[in-house]
Amino acid sequence: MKVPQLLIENALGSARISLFGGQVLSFCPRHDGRERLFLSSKALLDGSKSIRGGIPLCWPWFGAYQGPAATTPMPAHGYARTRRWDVVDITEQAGSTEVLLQLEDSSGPGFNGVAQVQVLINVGSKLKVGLYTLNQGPAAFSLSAALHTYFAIDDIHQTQLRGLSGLYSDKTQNWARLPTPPNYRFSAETDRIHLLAAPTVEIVSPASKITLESSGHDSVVVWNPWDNGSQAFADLAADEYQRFICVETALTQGFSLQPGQQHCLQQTIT
Ligand code: TA6
Repeated sequence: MKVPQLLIENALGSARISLFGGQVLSFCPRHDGRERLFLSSKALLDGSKSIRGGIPLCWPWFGAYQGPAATTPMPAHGYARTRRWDVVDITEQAGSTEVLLQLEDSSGPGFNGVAQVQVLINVGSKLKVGLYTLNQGPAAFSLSAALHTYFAIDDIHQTQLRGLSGLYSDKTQNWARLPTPPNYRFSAETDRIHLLAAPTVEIVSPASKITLESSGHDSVVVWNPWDNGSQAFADLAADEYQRFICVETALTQGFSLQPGQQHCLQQTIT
């Protein structure tokens, strides 16, 4: 079985969205015809696991489960990326198409809140993705989350990031806190949580640039498994680490959502 997908095409751009995971898999603005998102050639599109590429939605936690002891193993990055999302609405607007999806069932092991979870995807000359969490229950709940975006690049060795500064927490070095390099390039496995809400990050290649604007976050995660790390992923070809960089708009530092309140984690990709 192939996961159901929406194909969006309008005068300014096109996108492909999987209803499994509520995940954007492709985005191409017409003005330059350049794909902005990476999708692994080995990504499984049969609903048996999360899709390797595009914009996975990590919810209701980012990374390893940190909550109270659980009787069963908890999935990394929560369960929203492996669940079905329903189409609530699709509207044509001036120059863009807006798609609203809702997580069919937001309850699950490891999450004790009552929440409505929606993703609003606007496809035009830019791609805008907003992950909305509304607390519909009587009590506050804690939340961590991420838009775990895989950006398509020509060559990781020639890619540079701009817009990050301050300290990051390094997963490859037992979460040591280290200063962000002023000249941010890649030469080894990289798995970092930058502990600031950078509003804009640029992914710069010799011949092109992708701009990522974020809001509603407290961190930016940067990940590339490099050649050694890639071997751990059956759904990633050996050399594909060279053609993506994950730059993730994330909530990782402890966030509590009060009853009746809504939170939006948002990315705009140009
Ligand atoms: O966001 C970075 C990260 O958590 C890495 O540590 C790495 O494991 C990656 O995401 C991929 O995780 P996944 O569960 O999709 O295999």
